[in-house]
Amino acid sequence: MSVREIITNPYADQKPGTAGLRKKVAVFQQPHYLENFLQAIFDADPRLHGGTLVIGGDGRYHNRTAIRTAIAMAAANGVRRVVVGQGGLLSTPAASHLIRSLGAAGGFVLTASHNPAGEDGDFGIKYNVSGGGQAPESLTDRIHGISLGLTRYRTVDGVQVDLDRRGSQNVGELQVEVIDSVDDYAHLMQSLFDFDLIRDWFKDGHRLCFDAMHAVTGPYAQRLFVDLLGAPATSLLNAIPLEDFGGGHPDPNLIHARPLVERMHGADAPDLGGASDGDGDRNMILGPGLFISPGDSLAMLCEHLHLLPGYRRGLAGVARSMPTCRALDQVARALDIPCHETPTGWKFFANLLDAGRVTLCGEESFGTSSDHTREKDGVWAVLAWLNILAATRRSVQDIAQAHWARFGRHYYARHDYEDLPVATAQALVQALQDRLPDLVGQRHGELQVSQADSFAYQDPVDGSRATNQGLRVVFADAARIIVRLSGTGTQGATLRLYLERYETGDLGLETGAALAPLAALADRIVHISQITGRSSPSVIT
Ligand code: G16
Repeated sequence: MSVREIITNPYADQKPGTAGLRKKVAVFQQPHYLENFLQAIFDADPRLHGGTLVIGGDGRYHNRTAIRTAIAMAAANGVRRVVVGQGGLLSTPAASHLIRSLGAAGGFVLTASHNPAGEDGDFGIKYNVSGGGQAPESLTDRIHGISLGLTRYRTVDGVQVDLDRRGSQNVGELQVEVIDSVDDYAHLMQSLFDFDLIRDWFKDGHRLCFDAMHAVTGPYAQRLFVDLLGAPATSLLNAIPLEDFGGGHPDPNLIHARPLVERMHGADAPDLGGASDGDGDRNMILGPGLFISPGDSLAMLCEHLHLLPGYRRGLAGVARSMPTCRALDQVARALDIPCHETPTGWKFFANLLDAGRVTLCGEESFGTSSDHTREKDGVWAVLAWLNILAATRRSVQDIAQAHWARFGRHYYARHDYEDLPVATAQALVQALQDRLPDLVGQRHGELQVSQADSFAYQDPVDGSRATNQGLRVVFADAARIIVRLSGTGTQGATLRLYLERYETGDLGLETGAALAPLAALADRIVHISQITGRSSPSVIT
């Protein structure tokens, strides 16, 4: 099989965002577009030469085509072995785990996460490095730099790989192994959780409803919840992965996981509701009639994790992204363990996890995980909740109410303003940044601004510094207003406004009502409606 060098014109728009390169499918279908990006990765990470490369994706439209391209280029770039999930499927956390457990040089994770799929939808690719985590900023900058100057890429012609047949196949010198997408991940989960206990909990008549949203977690949920834990098959919704995710938007939140939310709020709701997203790294947790916000779920997991087999030694520390509510901080204080505040983006947790400084971490954007992998993990979060319910024999409501009574409650919401003109969004952020010094000390009713700044983070492990990671207006422990631009959108700019109000008295308020005064105050401070002309957000989660 001969290697060909193809002459190419570099594309200028291949700078990876918060989680890899995400674009419309049509952008990825341009001649040589994916190839340019992949060649830049092969050139930027010499460990791939002679190493093992893991490849898998969330099954969306263009997944198989992109995998064939990647295999042909891996063969031409001296990769020794490619391990690929059957049917091209690997959830993001399962891919991260495989990279770690195989000692692979890296992995291509083909996903645009929760963004809609199909011919007119989005596609994406993340490069994860040898430890299993997403490429650090220094590497993504190098990849981008190389992508701008490429004149040719290497590939081989005529690659025939049957992605549906498990076993070993050869592409020239390259060994391609198609493996079961779930096996290794299922073993890992069995090492962390008490499957016997959860099985008994199901036998006693407790029920789960898990919505896989026609995305990658269907086969994982089938194996773990139904085959291994004995939940009835009716516990799963939308468990068959589809190339267009059934036309839906697999983002597990109150808006997009509507059928699950309705089931959990209806009569005869199951004991636990869970959902995951396109690539299986996000999660949403519900009890009967009760939504557990991601920040609360993180704090409640922190409180109970030591009850579960994989975490009996306790937690070394915990971490949350800056915009995530500070409920976690309260529990960490009570447990007397460090609590780190990082910028948005899972890669910032990886160094802390690698250094053994944190065991549990999470984000407001429905991401939670532990040191078992280097990505957030949706199915893990649902299993952790199941194990806690089975171990405590308490309901989700009991756990939430006891938690709020002990630690207080952080009412929390994120308001997204999508598809804004980029210049408008940037001007809004700049104008607020310029005003920040004037805000400190200002009084707004009972609230007083104690701090107003642009968040910067110094990594305690490698000393690297990330600046401009969101603007925050802090009212001591009582409240926070945070503004930042999303790094994952594919159209215009998305402005995120995060609202957090801490209460120790009124614990049973409806979230929207609890936050309405703070939302009005945020608009007066940030001038969103005035600058954008939008009277309300596109989405509230
Ligand atoms: C990605 C990142 C997360 C981040 C989220 C939202 O998640 O991995 O760390 O919180 O995007 O980022 P942003 O607010 O910049 O849009 P996913 O699930 O999309 O891969």
